[in-house]
Amino acid sequence: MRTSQPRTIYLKDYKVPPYLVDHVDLRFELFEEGARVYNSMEIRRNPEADPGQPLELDGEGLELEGLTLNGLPLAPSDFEVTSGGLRVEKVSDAFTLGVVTWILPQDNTRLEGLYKSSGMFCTQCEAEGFRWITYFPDRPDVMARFRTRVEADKARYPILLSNGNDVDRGELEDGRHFVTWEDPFPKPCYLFALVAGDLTEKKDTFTTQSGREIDLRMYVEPRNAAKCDHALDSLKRSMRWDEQIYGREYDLDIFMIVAVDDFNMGAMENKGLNIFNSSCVLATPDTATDMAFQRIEAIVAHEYFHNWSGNRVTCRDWFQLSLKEGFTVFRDSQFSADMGSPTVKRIEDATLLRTAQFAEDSGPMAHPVRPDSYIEISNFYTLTVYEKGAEVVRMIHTLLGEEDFRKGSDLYFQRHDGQAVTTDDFVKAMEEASGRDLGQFRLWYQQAGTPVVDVTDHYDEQAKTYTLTLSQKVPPTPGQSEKKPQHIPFAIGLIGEHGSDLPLKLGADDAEAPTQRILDLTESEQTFVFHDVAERPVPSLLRGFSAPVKVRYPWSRDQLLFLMSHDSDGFNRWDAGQRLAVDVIQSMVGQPQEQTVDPRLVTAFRQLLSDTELDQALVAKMLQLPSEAYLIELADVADVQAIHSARTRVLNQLALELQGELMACYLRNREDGAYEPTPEAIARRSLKNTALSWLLHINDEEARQMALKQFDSATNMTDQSGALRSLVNSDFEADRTQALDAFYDRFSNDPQVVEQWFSIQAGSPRAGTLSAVEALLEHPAFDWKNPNKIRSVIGAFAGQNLANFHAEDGSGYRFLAKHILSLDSSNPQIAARLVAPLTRWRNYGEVYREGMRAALEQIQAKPDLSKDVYEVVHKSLKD
Ligand code: 7MF
Ligand code: ZN
Repeated sequence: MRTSQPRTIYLKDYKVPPYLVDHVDLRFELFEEGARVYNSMEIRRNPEADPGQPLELDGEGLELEGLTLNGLPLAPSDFEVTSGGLRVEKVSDAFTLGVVTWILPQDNTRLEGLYKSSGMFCTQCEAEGFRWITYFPDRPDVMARFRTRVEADKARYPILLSNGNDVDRGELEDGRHFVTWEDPFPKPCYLFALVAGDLTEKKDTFTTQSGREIDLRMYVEPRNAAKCDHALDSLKRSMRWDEQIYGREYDLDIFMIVAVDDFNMGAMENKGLNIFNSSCVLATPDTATDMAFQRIEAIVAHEYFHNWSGNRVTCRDWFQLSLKEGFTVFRDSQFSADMGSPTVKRIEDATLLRTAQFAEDSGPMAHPVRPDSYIEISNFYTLTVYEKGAEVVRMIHTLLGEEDFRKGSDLYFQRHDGQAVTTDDFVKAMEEASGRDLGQFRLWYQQAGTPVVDVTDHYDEQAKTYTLTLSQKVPPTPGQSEKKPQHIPFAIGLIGEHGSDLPLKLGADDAEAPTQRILDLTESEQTFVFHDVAERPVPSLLRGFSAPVKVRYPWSRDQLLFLMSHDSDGFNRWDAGQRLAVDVIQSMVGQPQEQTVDPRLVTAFRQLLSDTELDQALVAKMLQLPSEAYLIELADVADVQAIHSARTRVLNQLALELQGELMACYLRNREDGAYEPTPEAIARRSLKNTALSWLLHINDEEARQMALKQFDSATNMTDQSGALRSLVNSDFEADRTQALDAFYDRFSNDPQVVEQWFSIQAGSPRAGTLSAVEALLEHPAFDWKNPNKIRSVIGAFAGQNLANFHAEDGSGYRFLAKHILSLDSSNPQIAARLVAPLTRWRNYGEVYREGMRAALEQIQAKPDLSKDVYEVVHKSLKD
């Protein structure tokens, strides 16, 4: 057990900073044995704060070498070095404080602050990493202008980067050199960045709407020089899009992107110097899948969009994290929708939300989009803050409409440019620009838990009226037992007997009768009466997933089949198929092996497989059976093995019945021509690889030959890894080993591909994978210091290989606990993220429950557990 309980931080305790920093002058001397940081801060008392407070700066793991006030050394009696910082009791209203610290980037395995990654220096400061570099008020509402001089050995580190514009450079003694950077925009220290290394520079330019030419520069290790094009193209598309859709232009003369191999997260929006995890930015068609290409485009966009939603307007405190993250995820999802298929993008977002965010929202770590408290802020970079936060912004967009939403965002940026603000400031701007009252809507930020909307209906044959009754309940979550009804924009349509949308006349004298409406559900129960409804309709509910809620309605399987082929809302067509498949699988959970699949599901899938009219990208999505993770989320008490078995039986029977159609689909979508990254080609590859995986599932010999041929002759990674994955998940033992070896031999020098190779194996549902996963940890390419390797083996096993992770003997849980314990000491952020698969132990059947709890208790027993892991484990075990 920890010897002391870590402190909880509360939103209600927020106080304005007692001191502000106007300007920071930093000088980094980088050496192999460590780094010296000279930090000179121009500080003044905040006129809005209570006077007479001491000056308190944050700092962790620093060796203090010097401290001056207005240039004069401070006597030891004038200051105090505390556990988390530095305190100077008596200071004047305005002064300059000089701090010299010595730090050890080469030993920094936490990857927060300044550290080394494959020979280069780099930083990660969000949320509280800057305190590992120097003493500073490490909070986002202290915004300063930064000037940064970086000094290092010129041969080892020819490239020296920081935020802003390079204003000076020169040679120093002993083969060293320096570059000075100046960032004219005040920023919180979490946006500070520094990079030093032997990097290749890829240049491009972008001309803004006002005619300014921006230098775009991408820095990567020389071996990655050929992997930059896609990111740079994505960047230019993002810059153009933000001008066109939000009227936001880039503001510095240079925009830089750096790729680093060791990174705790996906990427970081540091002002003018975005730093990316290599796996989220580097790509060529023969090393990255279509999915990776799309992900890179989205992440590049996300980080770029932060320049306005995050950097120019930032967060007052970390409780407001969703101010920048929810808004920016909303913006990047709009962008991705515009670049490809909006329906498919919506399906992907809703799937993530319903599978993972809903699970988080009903577990022990459930918290509002704007949390009330935290122990360790890095644990709150969650699906709730990001994805539910984006849904909340999306609902505002839905309620206001395109035009007023744009007015609101213009007002927000204009009013708060250069400020650190709150989610409430965002909502106020939206309210004021549109005249719409969002009072009740604010509950979306304050209440945790996923609202459940129950729908009943009644058709009156005589009166030709159709009555929909909606009732909502927000479930209790930790610390919030009572909930109020929320404002839910509920999009609906009614579909007539022949499959077309009926006009929606709300009230007898309604002049307008659109075929889709957004109902404002604001009370715990509300009734909507539609008039002149000529025939009994099938309701199409929550079209486009207009709110992040669970909808319950007693659909019959026939109604779902009807919606699947007739709903004019593409999202709901997909959703009807999912609900049907869920219903069929659920009805087979715990049933005998011989039970057969409802033939209607087979027919529906047969139709899909031969439907060449419908958008093929949508067909590819509709062919995906609901995941085990989603089925587990839906269960009250999850029996993982029974769910896995039922889902596998459905898959097997579908594949056996549809063997001919699958083969035809495979052949029809095979292409011999050159690789193309168009949405049509991507959809074809997706369909083809789904068909292949189904056929290998039933050990089809012809499919085996096709997979081997595809594996050997693939011209792109999507097809190559699609074939590999199918073989690895099949029972063709010899082919599997051979393909894995060949793949590794070919790509062993490419870390991004080796990561895919790891995760295909660790994620494979074939029995007996745990020992294979343990062997991967001994593989020469595995590296305990590299988060991507940890994620691709341990993360993939615990997060995707559910049947093996939840082995009834508890071996999967013990495996995870053991590695969390060792990672807790080297990289607590990564360790804490790995606890997630254990947290919802209460929702599992007894065999699982006890094993998961035992694993959590074992972790909790470690002395000096990091506060990151402590918070997740402690909250999970609390009753
Ligand atoms: C797209 O949000 C969506 C989410 C924090 C780190 C990137 O820009 C970020 C950083 C975490 C989790 C998800 C994302 C990021 C972080 C992310 C990236 C791309 N400010 Br932690
Ligand atoms: Zn972000």
